Amino acid sequence: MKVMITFALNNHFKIGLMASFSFLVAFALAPTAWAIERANLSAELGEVKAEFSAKAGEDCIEDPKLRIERQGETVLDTSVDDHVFDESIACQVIDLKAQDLDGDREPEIILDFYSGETHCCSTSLIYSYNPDRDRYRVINHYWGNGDYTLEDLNGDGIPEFNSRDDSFAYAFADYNASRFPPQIWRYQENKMHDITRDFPDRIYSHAYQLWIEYSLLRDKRRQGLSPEEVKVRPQIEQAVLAAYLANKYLLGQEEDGWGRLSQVYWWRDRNDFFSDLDRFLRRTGYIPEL
Ligand SMILES: [Ca+2]
Ligand SMILES: [Ca+2]
Repeated sequence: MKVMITFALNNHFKIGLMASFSFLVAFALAPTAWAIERANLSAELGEVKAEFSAKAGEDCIEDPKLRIERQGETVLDTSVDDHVFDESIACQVIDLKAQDLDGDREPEIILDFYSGETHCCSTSLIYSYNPDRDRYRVINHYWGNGDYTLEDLNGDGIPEFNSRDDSFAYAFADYNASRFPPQIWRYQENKMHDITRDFPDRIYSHAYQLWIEYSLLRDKRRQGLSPEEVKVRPQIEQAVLAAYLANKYLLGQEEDGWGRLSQVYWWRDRNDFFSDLDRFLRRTGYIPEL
């Protein structure tokens, strides 16, 4: 049960805490073994109903199963383990949702898991109905250390997965100092599409916040740092500037971004940082391949 402490990290994980808490309560109160050994979640939209069940294992759930009914008839009854590429991911179930993700009025079923490590890792399984075959198909989307909220960010009636780019975790600094550009996904035709660039206002706002954060760091540096602070300060500044520059690439303002970085970052590893950052942004797709 130790992993549950980590669920208090953010809203998404709080749902997991609540789900896990039901295990705890059950363990404390239930007089018989059969009453405590299963976790159940259900979600329903229109004529589609999904039910998740699993046994409560020592640290992780065991034998996770999903059943989907349409008009009262079972169309899918499956072991979720078969759909999770890395079995360690399915340690805790966080949430089960029935929601139309692509605007075709057919609900998709979303099952969210957490692997049980400290702030890592969450994964969604998304099941969608294929009417031609009367079957459900599934995709697996890995969120890493982050998570998402499902929100209609642009008011078109279709929800977006509002998340962040987890590839920045540990890239330039430790986890707590790492900064993450926004990443927004849309589900369509049984695939997840990165549509972050369609939201320039959000990207701009995040870049602006990071620049303010960097300015405060710079002010503090001018006032003087302790020897301990000097040791870690380059990495902290790099993490902020890396996420800032990624946002500038998303906005098509990379020239201005590089100009600002070269004006402000003067630590001894300046040249190494700039070449590492260039390489990193190429690898993560912010700088397009020619
Ligand atoms: Ca749909
Ligand atoms: Ca939308």
